[in-house]
Amino acid sequence: MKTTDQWNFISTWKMSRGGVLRASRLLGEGQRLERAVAEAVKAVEDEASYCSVGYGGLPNRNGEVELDAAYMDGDTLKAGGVMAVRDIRNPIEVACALSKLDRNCFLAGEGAMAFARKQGVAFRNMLTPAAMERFESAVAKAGVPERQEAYDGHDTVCVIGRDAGGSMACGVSTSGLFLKHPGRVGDSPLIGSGFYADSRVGAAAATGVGEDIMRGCLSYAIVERMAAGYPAQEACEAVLAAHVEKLRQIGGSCGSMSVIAMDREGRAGAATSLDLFPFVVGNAAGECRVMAVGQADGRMRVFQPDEEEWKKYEGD
Ligand code: SD4
Repeated sequence: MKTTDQWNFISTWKMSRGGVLRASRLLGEGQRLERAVAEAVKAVEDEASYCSVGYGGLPNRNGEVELDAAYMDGDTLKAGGVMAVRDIRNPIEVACALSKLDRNCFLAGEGAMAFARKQGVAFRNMLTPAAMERFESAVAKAGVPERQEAYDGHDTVCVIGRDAGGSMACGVSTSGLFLKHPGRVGDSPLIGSGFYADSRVGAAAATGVGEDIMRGCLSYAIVERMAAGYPAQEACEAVLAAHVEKLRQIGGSCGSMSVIAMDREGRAGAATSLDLFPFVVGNAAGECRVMAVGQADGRMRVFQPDEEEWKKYEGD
């Protein structure tokens, strides 16, 4: 498995760039991959201006910020996650702690919060005035929608890392869908749906409408595709296209979805059902670029948007 002396990261959305830079620096200082991935996720969780993750995340229909997070170690295949937790400053920290356990690794609601308290992690009110204002104005304008629309105030930070020894790991964190039902759990903390990492093969993670992502266990499906010999980019495209096609044929709901992956050689991949989905790639050479993938003329195009294209982009 020790194939190279390089390390690599891929992560979702522009907002993850600062965290990936931090993670890369930490690996350079000799820190472990788990710390680097967790710190990359924490950088997004701690930033109030990102309205879909951690502090600043948009609330559910009761006006409460409920958070999901998970972590997976690709060497051991051990994973842990928290679901629908409130007031935990860095849910990813709790997910990392849970991933060390052999039993009770995925905890929801009050039980997860009790575990977090025992761990001594920091608690805070995660609802910012800006998120409260957005909640009040959305509810005043349109009430609580029966159905949350794709990428309307929701994203997930997903960070996949691969260290110099070839170990891989994945961390994810989100506030889920804006105005979701209290207690709703998305794909993000569900192993195989929102994330999966196997250092022998590669890792993948997803963002988008969780209910539709989990119907295809997309992250596991992508890793399986890589196990069958597909490079990360082809695995992402093939799995996403087949899933979207299947859902369309079945009829009914097919929300927007985007995926990222990295194979064991450190090659990155991304695919989306959007016109433009930003993701970040970083490596040991100090490069950390915001890239984009999008549908164009029926094909998936990976590119580096110019300033004009970024000006049109309004998301995190
Ligand atoms: C969820 N997949 O909770 C997450 C949210 C997300 O873009 O990534 N939205 O369903």
